Amino acid sequence: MNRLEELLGNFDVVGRVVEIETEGNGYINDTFIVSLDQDGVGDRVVLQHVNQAVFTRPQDVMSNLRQITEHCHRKINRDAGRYAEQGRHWQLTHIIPTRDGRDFFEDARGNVWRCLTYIGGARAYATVRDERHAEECGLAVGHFLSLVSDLDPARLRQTIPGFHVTSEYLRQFDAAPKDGLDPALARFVDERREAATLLERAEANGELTRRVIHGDPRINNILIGEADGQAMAMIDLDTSCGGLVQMDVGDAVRSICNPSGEDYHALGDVCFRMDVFEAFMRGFMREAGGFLTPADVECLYPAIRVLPFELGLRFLTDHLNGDRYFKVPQHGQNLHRAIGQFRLCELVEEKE
Ligand code: GN1
Ligand code: MG
Repeated sequence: MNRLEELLGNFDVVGRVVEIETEGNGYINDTFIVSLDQDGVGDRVVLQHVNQAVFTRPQDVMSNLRQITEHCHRKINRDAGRYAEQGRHWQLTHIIPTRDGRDFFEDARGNVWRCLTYIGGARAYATVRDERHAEECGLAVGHFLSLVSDLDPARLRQTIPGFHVTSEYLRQFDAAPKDGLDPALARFVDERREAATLLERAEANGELTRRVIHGDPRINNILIGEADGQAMAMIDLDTSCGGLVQMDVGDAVRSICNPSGEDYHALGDVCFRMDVFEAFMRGFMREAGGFLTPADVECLYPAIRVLPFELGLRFLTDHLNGDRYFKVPQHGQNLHRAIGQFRLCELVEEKE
């Protein structure tokens, strides 16, 4: 029995392990898809090692996940009839507890592992396929936000302190060693310091309200049904806690409207597709329009501008610090990613 199979033995799953595949899309956690066989009936579960360098309090991640999934499942069950009428199949993962009833397992080395149900018949895409896909992504983000819109953010813990607080990323950038940094990049950052904190200021003066958000709704975290092309679920809820809904819109948009992706090939490939953006917003507003205030809508553009800037800044700072946060194939990739996100930010500015 290999180590992963042995780990899985700690969770309340039945069946014989047939295959364990590595899921390689995330930059943070280690994710494995386990195929099981129970008397000829197949099942799959997700086994994950939570990155404790990033999530220093994994118990908080799991306590949030427990509350969010229970809250959403109650509403998904309540609305099952309406979904059926609409022909929709909204889902959300469930935590599979350990055999002794806990939400995660801590191995002898102190590593935290968890097991989740696998949502079958669906897949995530790294880049947008067409306008319909973009609209479905908008529906997925809007639907998730509406599910959690009546969950009190005060009940959830901040799993990464300062996550999506752009001023905090500026502070980390300022503290990083600057050897070899292209002065043009430093200038790019300096010119946007003021704009980068607009949302924080709007929150501080009471214009914007904190709600439960997803935190990481990039295109890879949106599952699309393979049979009908409909959005089915949002995955990767580790950063879901109190925040500004605008941040979710900005993060989804930056990942969906630029089909060249974060690891783009040539800088000229980085683009902001307006048709895709409009389709995304159409879907998003259909689900989220009901609970957004006029001030919320007013602050969507600043977020769509700041998210690629913020992520670019995070990549750049990580590059300067020696790639301690984001996984990279080789040194230099975080710099490459930063330049791409900054370019995307410029393209958004051109289309304000
Ligand atoms: C990380 O967790 P993952 O790999 O889906 C990051 C996001 C970034 C994203 C960029 C906890 O997402 O904030 O937008 O990389 N998540 C965390 O690809 O830092
Ligand atoms: Mg994530």
